Amino acid sequence: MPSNHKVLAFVMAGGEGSRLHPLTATRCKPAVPFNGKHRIVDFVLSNLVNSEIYSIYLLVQYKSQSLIEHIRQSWTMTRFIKDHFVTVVPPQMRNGPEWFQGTADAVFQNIHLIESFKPDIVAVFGADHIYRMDVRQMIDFHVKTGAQASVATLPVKLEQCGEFGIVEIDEDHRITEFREKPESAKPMPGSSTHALASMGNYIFNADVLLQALHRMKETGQSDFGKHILPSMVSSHKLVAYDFDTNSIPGTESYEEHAYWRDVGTIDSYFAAHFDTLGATPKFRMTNSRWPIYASPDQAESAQIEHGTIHRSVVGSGCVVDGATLDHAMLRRSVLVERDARLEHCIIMERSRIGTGALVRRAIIDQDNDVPPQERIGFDLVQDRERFQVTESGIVVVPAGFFPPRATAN
Ligand code: ADQ
Repeated sequence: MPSNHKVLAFVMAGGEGSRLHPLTATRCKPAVPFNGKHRIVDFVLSNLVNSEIYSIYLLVQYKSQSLIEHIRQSWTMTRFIKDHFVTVVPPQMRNGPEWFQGTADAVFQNIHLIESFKPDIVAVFGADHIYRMDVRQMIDFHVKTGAQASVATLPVKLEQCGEFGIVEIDEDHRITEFREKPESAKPMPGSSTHALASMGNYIFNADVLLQALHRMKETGQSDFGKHILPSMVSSHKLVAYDFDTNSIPGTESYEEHAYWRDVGTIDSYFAAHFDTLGATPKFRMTNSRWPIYASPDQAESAQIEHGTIHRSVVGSGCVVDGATLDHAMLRRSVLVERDARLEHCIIMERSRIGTGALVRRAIIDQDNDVPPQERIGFDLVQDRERFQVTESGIVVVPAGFFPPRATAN
């Protein structure tokens, strides 16, 4: 247990993820697949569990069915150890006929969970990011500085400040200003190009959080970034934890230090995948000293008949038969037929890429049977008529767009 404090974690997994559409057409953002066999939510949950924080409520809202299934299959903690749980909490309208109105309201609607668990510290973490973080180090810093609430922070470019909560700090890391997604921001100390942004991960003394939630509700507010944190700046000791100081075992020898990506848009989601490839990736999926846990995999090993494969991930149960893969991510049970060519692609579960098909800079969501000789990612004008294409030209084929072909018997 971190610093001998009793810690309860809330993972905010209710985000709709509208900017990840159509990947979020049937699933919420934390349930969106990532890399060969993970989901986005696995990163925060692994960080908490690796930090010996085992009491975790996952607050869900939109399209949560596949997230709930994933948690049931992959995150069941042993029932014989007290206070070890990852429990999904849907809106239950305990306080009236309304869904969670925002992140803080989601916790407020479940305030009884804090009251009955009686933690010293409550960790409130987002579920939408790719990173490794030892949460114990943030809690140690929180305790050492005598903070009542702490916000994990990192530098972002000034032009990105409209996407984040931006903080200003004094020389003792105390937050003197917190503004949610401001139009402009002052550079952080020691930089002319960057401001200090909130990562959406907070540590609260439990009593302070309870008081703040009750006060918030009286004023009809609902959100940590918009309401609770800005209102605490003048009344509480609010401290910025510098993510750059967080150290993870097993990452000393390469470039992963301080890697953190908000994968809230198709472009950032797509780019983060390719950060995991290569001999010296920006983010290494494998680290036995800080594993990112994924769902248990019953599928057979991948089978490669022959082909040309460069810097790619081939998930279990895949079959590649005489195809060319270059920066391709194949999730579970993907079939790539003869003479198909995949370049900078993410191909999700149970999809098939037909003979001679060419796919470039595309995400093919699950259960697509891409016909032989199909072209995706070559003529974007034509692709735009059928699919969503981002401004930077990434094509997204929604789940089940190409129905199964009739197979010869
Ligand atoms: P955003 O990510 O834009 O900014 P938000 O959409 O509220 O804020 O999502 C925060 C987290 O809460 C996500 O993990 C999301 O899935 C979840 N969530 C959203 N609405 C929810 C609800 N009603 N119930 C349960 N969970 C919900 C936030 C902060 C910024 C910070 C960025 C960092 O507000 O200050 O800079 O995260 O990415």
